[in-house]
Amino acid sequence: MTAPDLFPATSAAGNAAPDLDRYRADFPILHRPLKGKRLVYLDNGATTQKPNAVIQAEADYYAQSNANIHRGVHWLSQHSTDLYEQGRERVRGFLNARRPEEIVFTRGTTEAINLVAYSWGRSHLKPGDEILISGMEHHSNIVPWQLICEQTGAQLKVIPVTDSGELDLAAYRTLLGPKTRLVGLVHVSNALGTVNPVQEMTELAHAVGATVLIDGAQAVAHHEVDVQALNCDFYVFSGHKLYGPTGIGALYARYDILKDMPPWQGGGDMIHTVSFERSTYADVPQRFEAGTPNIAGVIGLDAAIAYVQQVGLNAIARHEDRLLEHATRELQALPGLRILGTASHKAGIVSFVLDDIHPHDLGTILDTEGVAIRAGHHCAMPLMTRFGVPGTARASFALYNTHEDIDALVAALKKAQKLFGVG
Ligand code: 7TS
Repeated sequence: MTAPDLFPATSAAGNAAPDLDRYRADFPILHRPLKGKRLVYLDNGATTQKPNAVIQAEADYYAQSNANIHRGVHWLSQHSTDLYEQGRERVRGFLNARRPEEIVFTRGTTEAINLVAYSWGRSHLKPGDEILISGMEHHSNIVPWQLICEQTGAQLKVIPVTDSGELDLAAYRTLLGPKTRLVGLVHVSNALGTVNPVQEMTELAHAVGATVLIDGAQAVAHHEVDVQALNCDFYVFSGHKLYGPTGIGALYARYDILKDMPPWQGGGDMIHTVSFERSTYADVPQRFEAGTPNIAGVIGLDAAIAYVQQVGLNAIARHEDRLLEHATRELQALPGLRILGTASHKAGIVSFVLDDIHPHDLGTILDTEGVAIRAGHHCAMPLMTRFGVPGTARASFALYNTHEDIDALVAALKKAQKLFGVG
């Protein structure tokens, strides 16, 4: 299916098209000068910038609707509860979950994975069981499982990564077995940009009776995600990488699994009854939302998803594919530059090393040119070890990036090479 072209001139002329200017106008920060230069923001994998719709939705909430939820009899509390639950329904639709109860709000991806590890992991894993994760996971899909392995006696196994930055599917098949209880997979690698074949991998995992968690932190802003089509058991993401606020994200969990999971944090809002002898717990999803949640964050996330839906994820994906193509071509033309991650299916992320220049030095020089990129291990230290580098420089794209942004990146890299006397 061909996606509607919302950014037509970007591909043809290579410049910011009027349509793109319209979307760029939605993001106030893009128009602040930085160190006397135009801001070239290419660190979207770390966090995206926020459109006015999101900033305004949060401000309006505090100005017009603020009250605590799920407990007040007064109008404002009920109104606030309605807005919060509308946010849940928005996320349900966004992921195509079957029912709103399958959506638990969390602080973000990290907290969602910890929730699964501590609640599901501690109640399902025993000595001898295996947790299988990929060699390109972010630390947040490694460390919680290590902690749970220490507590349960389960063992962590790792799917190797090929030289092109893809998962070795043959090795995956041999690693899967009757002891595999959980498979944890990153949908899109934050350090390489690889889009993993998570649907096929989920099917293979289910065939041995394993439960599947997919880390969608880098996926949801770049292409459509349908948890029913993927048929995964858990799917997690953060709002702040999706043009939404920080401190809010979500866990999707299949209802039949979630409903039997024990609480992991206790407190208000997650109980049914409490006495000093014994407490009983609320139904899902409230059982997993102890305490006053980030209500304004949910309102902001709702607005962010509405914004992305209005622009259209297919159009965004197509635009970012073009940026990726352009960036790959231009960067490869630089002598001494090596791209890490050359998978056939990639999202808008380019990771690279340039001569012997340390990525942090590169990042610092680029910063003086107003170009913001990420430099370092990207919280994927085992993956950096796999490629024999301490870290990389990474440019990651969003819907508001232009070909000019990439040209500015390349020009700044050439300056860095001059400064270091290489290239
Ligand atoms: N998983 C992936 C694939 C990620 O890219 C990140 C954050 C996380 C999990 C954690 O998300 P959080 O919102 O809970 O912090 N990745 C990055 C990055 O690439 N640069 O900064 C943060």
